[in-house]
Amino acid sequence: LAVEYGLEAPFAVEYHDSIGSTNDRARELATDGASDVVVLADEQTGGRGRLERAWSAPSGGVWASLVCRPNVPPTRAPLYTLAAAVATTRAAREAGVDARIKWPNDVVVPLEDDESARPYRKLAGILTEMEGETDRVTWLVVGIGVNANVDAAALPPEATSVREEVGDVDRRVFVQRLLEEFDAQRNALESVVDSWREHALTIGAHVRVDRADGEVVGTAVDIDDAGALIVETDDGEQTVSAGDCEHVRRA
Ligand code: BT5
Repeated sequence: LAVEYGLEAPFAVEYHDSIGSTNDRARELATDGASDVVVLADEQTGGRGRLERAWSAPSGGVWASLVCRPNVPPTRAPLYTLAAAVATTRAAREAGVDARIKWPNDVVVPLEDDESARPYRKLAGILTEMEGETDRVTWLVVGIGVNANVDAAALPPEATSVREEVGDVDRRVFVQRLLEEFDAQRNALESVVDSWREHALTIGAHVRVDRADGEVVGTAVDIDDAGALIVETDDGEQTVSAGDCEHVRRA
């Protein structure tokens, strides 16, 4: 498989058959000064989601962590997460999967039965970690986990995989596409929000967002220039910059 990853990519590749977490390894490389490196693994034994959640990462997936050192203030960092969601969605769509983005950074496949309480399954997730000063990012690690050639039985029940949707994909082609698209997005940061909108499942959906200071329920109408979600609630518009979002049935 290491040979499978002989990529002509805008990133140097470090490949592992098995590793704890590609994000942990990427953080080490970032701390040592690396840039434009991607850590890839066939399997992770300690994959991480946001907020200390566990991420299932069996053999056959695309588990990737990109190290970059963009010359931008930390307020722009969320745009890199959106860029990763766009890149992952486009790579999945090219593989034939009906992938869409659920705010802020989940790549999901809508279920045809949209009467269900949770009308989608999760194909991929993104975990961005950062070190920086007030005016400038030092490094970013953008962790991207895609359930590629994985049986659904090896995943949580709310998940799906490329294998489940359309059959196995050539991971070399998939990763190449993903990295090229991410590279294009980061070089055109001002248009990332528009690209994100193009693939968004959340815009127009009825949502419930759980955030630190309570729940916001209403209709998602748009995202702003910083990637925050604008929700129309009974008490007017609210802007949510971070939180867990679920699409829910209208009462
Ligand atoms: C995420 O967290 O969606 C971010 C996942 C990032 C994983 C990548 S893999 C490469 C890199 N190295 C790492 O160690 N991590 C990154 P969050 O939004 O918090 O979602 C986590 C939740 O998704 C869990 O609590 C489960 O409910 C569910 N989940 C766990 N594994 C899953 C999987 N393989 N597919 C779909 N859902 C999963």
